[in-house]
Amino acid sequence: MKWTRDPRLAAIAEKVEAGERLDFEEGMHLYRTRDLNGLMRLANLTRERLHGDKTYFVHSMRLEFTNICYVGCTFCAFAARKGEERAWDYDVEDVVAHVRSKWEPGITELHMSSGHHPNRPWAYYPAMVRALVEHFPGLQVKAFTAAEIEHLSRIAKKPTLEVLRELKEAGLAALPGGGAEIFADRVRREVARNKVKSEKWLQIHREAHSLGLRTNATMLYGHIETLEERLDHMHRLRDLQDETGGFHSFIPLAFQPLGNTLAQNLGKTEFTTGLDDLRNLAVARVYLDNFPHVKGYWVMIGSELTQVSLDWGVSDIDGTILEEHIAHAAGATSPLGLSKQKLVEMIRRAGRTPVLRDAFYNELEVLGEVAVDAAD
Ligand code: V47
Repeated sequence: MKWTRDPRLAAIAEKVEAGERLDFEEGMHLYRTRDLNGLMRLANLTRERLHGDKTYFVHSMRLEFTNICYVGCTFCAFAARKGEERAWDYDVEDVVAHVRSKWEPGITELHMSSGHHPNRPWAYYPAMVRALVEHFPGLQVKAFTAAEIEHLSRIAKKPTLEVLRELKEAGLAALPGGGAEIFADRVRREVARNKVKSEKWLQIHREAHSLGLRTNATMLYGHIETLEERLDHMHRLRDLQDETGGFHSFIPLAFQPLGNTLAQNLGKTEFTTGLDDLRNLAVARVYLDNFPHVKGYWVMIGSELTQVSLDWGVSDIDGTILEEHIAHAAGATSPLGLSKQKLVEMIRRAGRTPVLRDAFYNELEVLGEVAVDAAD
């Protein structure tokens, strides 16, 4: 039996099966095909060719050391102005004390990204990283988006490469993928006018990779971008990955529509649909043939859909996180964090093999499959 009635998808499938790269028009057809099962099949084929059933997660903690930010991205509900009652801003000692107060044995990754604080001196940032690795030996600090790195280079009056080098010397392990939003100028002007420009975002990741720092890449979707602009975003990332090979994972971020001016201006109160989330993950998995992982971010799409996404190309579900504020400020209804056990169960109940990893994607423990009753 022919598995698809979409002849164009059948031709694309032949290329994917042969391990050949898709061009832009073929990528667009993945967004347009009505054969969602066929798309799922291709994404799953790609995912299983790379990882089999293995599904990765990390015992992690999230920390936003300040929400003070002067940038004014229209999608953001997290940022506060200095002096506002809801603003916070941790000194280095507060950061260490906060991590200690939330600490769980076994945590390997601390993921930090925060607002662009207008006045903190440059010395604060390497001092924070140094203090964290001194107080929590073995902790892998994944911190500072490319947008933050550009901001720090202005404060430090040093090139971004030098900022990255000094942060690495202080103990920085990797960079998260935030701040990418959508690279297309039309959208960026509307949603992140004062933030790092797309070419600079890519250049900072290129520089990080040249120093041996691995990074991630995100894409904020579900607002005013077109499907072409989503694929253009992925295309630019695929090009950079060809050049450096330094990205670990691609993470689509579903727009959370509450409490931000972008949603208000659009009159938007609805979250992205499950189908859009799944299709987007699948397109990413097939198109980004040189990315090791596509991540299903349970914070923004919920844990149920994240489970389903394991059949749609996803091989990584981020981590325990413990306490997330950026998505929750904008209406995310997921819990603030999930236990390690919950993540293991999510993966097992989706019929996959949980693998505990660290921030470098070293496999720490393969938790094995167990026969699970669907009613469990
Ligand atoms: O940079 C802000 C986005 C990012 C909203 O690297 C929003 O492993 C949706 O980058 N709706 C922070 N998104 C989160 C992030 C991330 C998440 C998970 C894993 C990794 C990783 C990185 O969240 C921001 C911005 O792009 N964001 N507001 C919103 N209303």
